[in-house]
This record gives sequence, C-alpha cells and structure tokens, in this order.
Amino acid sequence: MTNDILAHFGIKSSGDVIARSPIDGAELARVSYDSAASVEKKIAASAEAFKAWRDVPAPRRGELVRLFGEELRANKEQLGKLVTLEAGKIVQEGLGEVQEMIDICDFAVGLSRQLYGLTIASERPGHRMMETWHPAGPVAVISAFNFPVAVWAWNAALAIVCGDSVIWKPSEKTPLTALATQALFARAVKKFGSAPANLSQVVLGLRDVGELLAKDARIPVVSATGSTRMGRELAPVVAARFGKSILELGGNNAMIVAPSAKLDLAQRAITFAAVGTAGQRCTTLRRLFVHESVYDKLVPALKKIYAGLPIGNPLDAKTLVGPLIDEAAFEGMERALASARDEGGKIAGGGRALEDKFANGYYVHPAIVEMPEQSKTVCHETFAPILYVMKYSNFEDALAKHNAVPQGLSSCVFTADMQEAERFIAASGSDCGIANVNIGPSGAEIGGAFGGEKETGGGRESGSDAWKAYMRRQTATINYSDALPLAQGIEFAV
Ligand code: UN1
Repeated sequence: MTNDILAHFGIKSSGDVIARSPIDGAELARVSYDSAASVEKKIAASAEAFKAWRDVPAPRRGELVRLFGEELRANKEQLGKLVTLEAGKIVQEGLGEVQEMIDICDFAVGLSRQLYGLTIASERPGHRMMETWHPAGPVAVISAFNFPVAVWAWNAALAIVCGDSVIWKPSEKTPLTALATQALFARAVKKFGSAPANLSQVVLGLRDVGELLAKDARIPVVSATGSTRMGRELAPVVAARFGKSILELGGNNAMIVAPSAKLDLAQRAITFAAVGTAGQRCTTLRRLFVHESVYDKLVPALKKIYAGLPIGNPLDAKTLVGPLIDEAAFEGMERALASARDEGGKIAGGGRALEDKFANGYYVHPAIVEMPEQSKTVCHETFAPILYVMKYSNFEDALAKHNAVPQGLSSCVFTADMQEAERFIAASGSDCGIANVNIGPSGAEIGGAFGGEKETGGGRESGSDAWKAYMRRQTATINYSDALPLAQGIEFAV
C-alpha cells in the first residue's frame, strides 16, 4: 500500500535518510536532506518567486489556492492515509487533517478578495491617509510531526493569497507527507498556468536547516510550530535580524468540570481530547479539574472508558488510539509517569501495549493520574496520553490553578451555570488563546485565530485576521491640495 500511495504522489524513494512508520518501525521510503548550499539556492529562488508573485492581483492568487483545494479534495483519501502511515494517526484523524487543509484553502480563497486596509482621517486639509497591506516576502514554515500537513496549510494558504512565497521545513519525522503535499501544489500550479517557479518549496533536514531559515534576512516571516524549547532557541535568532516569528509552541490544556456539567458529554469530550492522536496534539487535554461533588462519578467512569479503548494499528477503522511517534516519546511518557508517582500520583493505565505484535511500534495504554495537587510534573507538557486529574471544591481556586502553568494554548469548562461559563471566558478568566464552554480543548475550527499566550509563544495562525502577520503594513498619505501643511501644525518657513 505504501508504494502505491508514494507512486500516486510521484515520490521516488532515493537518498540516504530512512523515513519510518511509527506503526511498526518499517521503512516507508528514503529521502535526502538539503545541504547548506541547496538551502541557500532555495532561499534565493524563493526571493525571486516573491518578486513576481507580489504583483499578481490577490483574487488571481486566490485562484491558485482554489485549484490547490481541488487537488486536496480529489486526493483526500490518499493523503490522509499517508498521514496515518507516517505520523501514526488513526484514519479518521488523517482524513480530518486533510479536511482542515481544504477548509483553510476555502477560507483563503474568500480572503483573497478581502485583503482590506483602512482610510484614516487626516489632520491636514486636502490630504488622504490610508493603510495598505502589502505582501511581506518569502515565508518560512517550520512544522511539527503531529500535524504534518494541516499546520503548513494554515500558513501557506494565507501566505500565497497574501502574495508571499513559501519555504517549508517539515519535521524530520514526516518528510513524505510534505513531499506529497508539495506534489499536489505543483499540480495546482500547472493548472493555474502562470505562477512563478519555486513559489512553494520544501527543504528537508534537521535543526541546522531550520537555523539557516531563521538566520536569513531575506525571510521576513518565520512561522514555527513545535516545542517551547525549539521556540526559545529560534525566536532570538529571528529577532536578532528583526524578522517576525509566528510561534505556536507547547500547550498544557485543561478542563474544569463543574457540578452542573452534563457528565455524558464531558466524558466524551475528555476522551477525545486526552487520548485522540495518542495525546500528541498541542491542544491535547492534559489537566482535568473535577468538582468534588461529581468526582466519584466521573473519574471511575473515565477509567472504565480508558480500560476498553481500542489501541492498535491506526489503519484499522476500529482503532481509536494509535502509536506514539517513536521510542523517545514512549520514554518521555514513562519518565513523566515515574515522577508523577513520586509526587503522590495514583496511576491507572500507562505502560507499553502490543509489544508482541509491534516490536518497533510504541503503543501505550493512555494513563489517568489522580494527583493530590498541581505538582511540577503536571505543569510540564509531556507529548503523550497522560491525563492528570485534580479535585476542586471552589470554582475560583480551580480557575487560579488552571492558569498557574507556564503554557497558555487551549482551555475549557463544562458547566450549565451561566455565571461560571461567562467567568471562564472573561478578562480575568482563562488566560489561554482558546477558551471553550462545553467543548473539549482540541479540534478547533480553522475560522478562528489559532494560538496561545505565555510559553505557547503568542502567535496566531489560521482564521480571523491572522493573515495580517503575512503582510507588511504601509501607511500612505496623499496630498491633493496646492499647499504643504505640516502635521502637528508646525510652521517651517522656507
Ligand atoms: C497542533 O496540534 O499543532 O485544534 C494543531 C486542534 C487542531 C489543530 C492542532 N485543529 O486540535
């Protein structure tokens, strides 16, 4: 099946780097990494492409994204399957990821006719002042393994309609889905007919390749998704040359379950958000604050659901929990569970699953860990299906604890009490970029701006006015009078 899918996208296995599947550790194909010289060539080519693309009218640029969206629709199944093979997501989530790309394309096509600026009242007579948004330049997109194609699409679909060129460095764990996506983009370019060469390019490699992009002053915008550690290293490099970063880093997302919560809905939302994608979304539910009046009902019910979770090959339609990305992710989970135990945590689940069947696939039993308090381990993001559960008696205390972690991506409350719901999304409520009521923290729609505060990095991608980050703002003032009045009423008699 793998070979058929790779052939479908015209990907030839060649090179000295092995791309493996987390399903069983088997080789999927070989690729080669870019050298410093080839990265340099691609950056130069991107700068050239930008010069031509920025002058193409935005609605016409939108037409290219529309064609790309059509390619995605026509190839949804194959690309979704490749996501499953390469990232280990279950089939439903692989398809969902491609749907997210289609959705952002549709959004970007509409946006291509709405890249609007302002006309601002001028204090000078006979003057008109306006704000115009211009294309920014080549945009680098550094993406993570867990959403190997959708997060690139959030950035690229906007960047392309905004008049930018794109250079994509995918995670070294998921080069094939990037190459497949790039092949679909190339098909759209062919149908479009008149796009400049190298409008969208892929660079493959490790951290050094990312560094070359971060350092290069020809790239005004670097959008990076990954760990807080990565963002902490990358952002100063981009800032040192006055580039702009769009950062989407770690999350440590929580839910508060209040006494009035509809527990059946909460249980389903918790399970999807905590074990979906095997706990490897940046929006995964990691902390659960449960009111003492419902704790003894909810927590045993969750444990029961967890005990029956279908863990297995993500290609199997019945599977809900696929593998972790690799052995290092499994070890990270083990370490976190060991420290949580040391801090007084009571663990249900955890440990490796299906070892006999998949010696080189790292499947785990998702874990529920009842914690006496929000300890150091709970405040740390471990990219694995661990749900830390804490009991609360007072809503304000739960809210304070909710916000008392370094990350600020997504959050939610389950309640039927309007005061609690409003309190949660008010200025002094959740401090996250995403705040939901009676919805889990993951699975956001593309129409809203996506991202978060604090160690999550502050960037916003996808919907709303996130497009502005891919453009430069220009204030332009025109004098159509016969005089030369100065702003601030200054007299300067020459
Ligand atoms: C991520 O994990 O990096 O809201 C992105 C969600 C998805 C995107 C997650 N739409 O869970």
